[in-house]
Amino acid sequence: MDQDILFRVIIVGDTGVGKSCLLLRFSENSFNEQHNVTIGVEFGSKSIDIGNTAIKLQIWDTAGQESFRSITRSFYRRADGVLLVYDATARHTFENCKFWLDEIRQNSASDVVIYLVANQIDLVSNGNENREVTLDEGKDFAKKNNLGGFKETSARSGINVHEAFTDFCTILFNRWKEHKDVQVVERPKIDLRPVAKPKKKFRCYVIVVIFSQIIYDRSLDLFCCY
Ligand SMILES: Nc1nc2c(ncn2[C@@H]2O[C@H](COP(=O)(O)OP(=O)(O)O)[C@@H](O)[C@H]2O)c(=O)[nH]1
Ligand SMILES: [Mg+2]
Repeated sequence: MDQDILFRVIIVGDTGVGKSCLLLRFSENSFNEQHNVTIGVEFGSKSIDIGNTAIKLQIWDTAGQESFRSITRSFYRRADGVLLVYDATARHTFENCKFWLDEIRQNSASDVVIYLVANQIDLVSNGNENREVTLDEGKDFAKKNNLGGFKETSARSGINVHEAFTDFCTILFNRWKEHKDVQVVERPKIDLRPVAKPKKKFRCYVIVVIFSQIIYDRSLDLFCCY
C-alpha cells in the first residue's frame, strides 16, 4: 500500500430516501427496515483500496429535515465530496435535488465533487410500476449540472452501493492526484537578486582606487618631507 489518504464525504437529500441505510450498507453491509430519523449529523467510516492506495472515507450522514439544516450547512465547508441522494420511487425527492444542489454550491468549497444516487431501486426491479424517476432523467440531471457521477442503488439489496462509493472515491482520488501534481510541478526559477548588484561591485572598486590614491599621495608627501 502506498499511503493512507482521507476524504471527508457528506450525504444529503430529503428525509426517508435511504441516506442512513446507504451508509449502513456500505460500512457494515447490513440493512435497517426502520426509519430512525437522523438527529443532526451521524458519522461512519470505511477504507477502500484504489489500486495500490488505501483511501479512508469519513462519511457524515445528515438529517434531511429543515430543522437540522443549519447543522448540516456547517459540515459542507470541510467536505471533499457530497453524495446527493433521492428515491427513484418518489418524484418529489428528485425534484428537491435542485434545492440540495443550491445548498451544496452555496456552502461547500468550489471544487467539491458531487455524486448523484437514485436509491430504493429494488422496488422498481420487478417491473416499472413503482418508478417515478427514469434512469435517463437521473443521468441527464447529473450531466446538465456537471456532477461527478451517477448511479442507481439499493441499500436494501446492496445493488450498486459498493460500486457507487468506489466510483465516487475514485473521482475524489483522481482529483486529489491532479492537485498534488500541480503542487510538485517544478516552477521556473526566478532570479531574485537585485538588478543593481553589479553597481555595488563597481562602487567598491571606486572606493578601493580612491583609498589607494590617498595612501599613495600621503606616502609621496611623507617621502618628499625627508
Ligand atoms: N426498499 C427499500 N427501502 C429502503 C432502501 N433504503 C432505505 N429504505 C427504507 O427507507 C426508510 C428510510 O431510510 P433511512 O436510511 O432512514 O432514510 P434517511 O432519512 O434518508 O436517512 C427506512 O424504512 C428504510 O428501511 C432501499 O434501498 N430499498
Ligand atoms: Mg437518516
